[in-house]
Amino acid sequence: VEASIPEPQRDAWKKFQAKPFVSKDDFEKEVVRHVETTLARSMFNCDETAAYAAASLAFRDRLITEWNRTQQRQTFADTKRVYYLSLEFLMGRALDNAMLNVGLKNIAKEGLSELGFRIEDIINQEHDAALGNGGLGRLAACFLDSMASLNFPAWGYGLRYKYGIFKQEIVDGYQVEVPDYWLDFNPWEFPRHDIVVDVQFYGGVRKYQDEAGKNVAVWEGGEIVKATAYDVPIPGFNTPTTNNMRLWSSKAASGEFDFQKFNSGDYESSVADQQRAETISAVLYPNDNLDRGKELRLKQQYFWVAASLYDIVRRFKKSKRAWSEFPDQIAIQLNDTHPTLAIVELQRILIDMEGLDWDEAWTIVTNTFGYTNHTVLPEALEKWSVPLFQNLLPRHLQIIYDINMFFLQSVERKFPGDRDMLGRVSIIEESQPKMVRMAFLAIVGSHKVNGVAELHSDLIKTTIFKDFVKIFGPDKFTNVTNGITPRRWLHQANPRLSELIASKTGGLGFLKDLNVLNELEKFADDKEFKKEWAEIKYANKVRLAKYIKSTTGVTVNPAALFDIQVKRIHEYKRQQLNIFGVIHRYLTIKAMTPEERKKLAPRVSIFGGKAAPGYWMAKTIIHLINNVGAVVNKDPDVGDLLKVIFLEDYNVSKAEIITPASDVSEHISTAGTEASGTSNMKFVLNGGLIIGTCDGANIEITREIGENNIFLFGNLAEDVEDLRHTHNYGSHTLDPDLVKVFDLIKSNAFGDAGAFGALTGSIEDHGDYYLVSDDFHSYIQTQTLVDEAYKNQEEWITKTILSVARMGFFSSDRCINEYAEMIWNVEPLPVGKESGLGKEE
Ligand code: GLG
Repeated sequence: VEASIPEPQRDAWKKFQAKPFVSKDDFEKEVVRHVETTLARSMFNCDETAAYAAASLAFRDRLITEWNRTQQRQTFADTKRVYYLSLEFLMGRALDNAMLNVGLKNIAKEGLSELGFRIEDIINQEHDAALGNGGLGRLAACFLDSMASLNFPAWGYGLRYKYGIFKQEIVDGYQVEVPDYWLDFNPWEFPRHDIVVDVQFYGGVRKYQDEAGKNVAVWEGGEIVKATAYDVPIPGFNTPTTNNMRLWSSKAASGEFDFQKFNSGDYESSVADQQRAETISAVLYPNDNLDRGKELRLKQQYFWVAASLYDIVRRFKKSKRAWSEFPDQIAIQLNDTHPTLAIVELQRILIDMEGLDWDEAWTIVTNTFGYTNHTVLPEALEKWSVPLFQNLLPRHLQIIYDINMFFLQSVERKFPGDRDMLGRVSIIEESQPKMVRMAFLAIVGSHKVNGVAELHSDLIKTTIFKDFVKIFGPDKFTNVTNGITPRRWLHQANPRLSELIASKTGGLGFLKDLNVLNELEKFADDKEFKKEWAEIKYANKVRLAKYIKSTTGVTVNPAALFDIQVKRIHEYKRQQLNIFGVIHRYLTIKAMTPEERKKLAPRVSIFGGKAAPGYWMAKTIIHLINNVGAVVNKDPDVGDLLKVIFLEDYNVSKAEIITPASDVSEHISTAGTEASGTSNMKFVLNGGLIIGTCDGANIEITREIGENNIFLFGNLAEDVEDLRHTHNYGSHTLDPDLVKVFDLIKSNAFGDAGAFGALTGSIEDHGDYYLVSDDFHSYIQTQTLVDEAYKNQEEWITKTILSVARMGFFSSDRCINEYAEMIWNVEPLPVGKESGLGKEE
């Protein structure tokens, strides 16, 4: 690869290369410079917001210098790269993470203090980057951290939403959504006004034969929208590698068309065009595990996929390699089916633009893509109507039909005469209107399909994708159990615990190799260690109690058992089971004598999570939780024995305060519905026990930490179908304790019972699809076991230490290594000598 800077000038460039600061003085100098010049302020009016801005810009400069070097190094090495396509990246805050990953938090702390600021206050100024709904988006963020930390040449590609996930306010017990306009000031992104891609929509396809008799398809007409790149540097932990997350923002195409309108006096409609184009990247769809089939969403998907593929292909073409080498140089991972159009788009580029034969192109395509499935819930599996597709992406629909035809022909050869099979696996569902089944397209166009926990990966093979296992063989399907980054979820969220672990395991090495935690096993019975361990948990609970007081006004006792369920509100996640359990506890306390009450361990039940704005049942659950809290929290019979808290606007930065403060957390989905769950891992890693069903990653967590250290309950996945059948066609008698809970609700004890009729009715009259009643008894019994176990603090602490010691498996570093080996076939690029000035990216 020849360098783009001629020899004579190169010296000057090298000599004056930006040098990342490493000392406190240099950091302060940078902060002051940014305050005075970038922000045009002075030391006399530098408030915390300005100090946050300046500190972030200082770190951003530092990151971008390393980013540049990393990109040069990767371009020079010319090895295989990974592109992680995700519609969601739930990044949270960046400053604290940047300081910790480059190892300069102490310097920043001292520097800021000399300038008159407390680092915690400065960190708290930052607005979360909340470009995601829940686990799927946060997984993408953890993966970026791991890929950089492990020195993989890897980019994330996503959308730069103007509005992230809405902010949740609780008004009179109800959820109210407020738009999250987060871009007012975002020091972490670099607009790349020179990297702009035209993306086409609508129009039609003209087909003809060229002189050589080859069939040619031209997609013409329609409209063009411009995609502008915004780059966000992703620093690895304790390595110079700084990868890129490239987010696309939409704008109307060139002024020419607008100009005509403008000149003809139609100024308003030319502005309207502009606005319509900008709508594409305006807002993140706020649904988790639900497909709504809205045209704008399909537009978002194609816009993002087309811009990303154009960028990837452009970069590949610079290397002047043969097309057949494409899959040797590039691995593209599809995070769920949202980017499935990338398969079609690459095929289109290769056959329509680059003139490759269908088969040659298709081999390249299928060797390039891998697809991760995140759910088996039918309402979450994406389908797009054929008429909608035809209108928006006419050429892509044709290609999908061809992909399907060749695929069905191969199925027919393998299973001659099996017409049912053809109907079942067709990418086109023969419904009214016809639908494109995106998961099937993703399977057919990828070389590997993975689930996100063992049970989930087994389930997809035996249920929704069963036929495809017969067609492609079992090797195409694999499992990569999810993981979390210990940098954010231990080191950053729980600095004292991280410090204690470091002091016992010989430094921060465990953050790079989480299996080192194993060394903690030998301290499980060490008195002194246990004392420190317990003190840290207590301090984290005090921190959360303060936060609860300041946000809800309720005083909670930090010595009480903190029982936490924070995640999206969803019937399958069963926050209703939890709150019914709380009401049962309330009834029990009310029926106790004062003597009996003295023996009960005080409890704080903490909930948090957003409901999709259109998900009425989930909103009803939030309402019930708040109303129960309003009654219980001021009942003098109850006092400290039970408090019920709903934390408003759960997000990543709040999770960093909440997670380290649990004694138990709840992961209680109906068996077989939660693909993995990842907060379960975060809570255990922070020294909390969990109460959970045999679902998702709970099963593997149990296997790692041992059955004695987890509270499992409830029916198994294999029995769910039969139970549902009995509810609908046999007899369905509710659990008697649950009936008492319902009776209390119906007595208007928590406000007008009419408001909760749909919720109780879904269980009493509508088949109890999520098996709340079936699991209720087992749940209550298990909660009693939790109460008992908590009384023996010595044993409890030992359990938490052993659990943390055995959590090494759940590092997202392990996941990324598995993806790299089993799916991407890529190697890390070790950081060696700088390779000088390379080509521009
Ligand atoms: C999904 C699943 C979760 C999973 C996550 C990451 O519902 O169980 O942990 O992806 O794979 N929508 C999600 O959050």
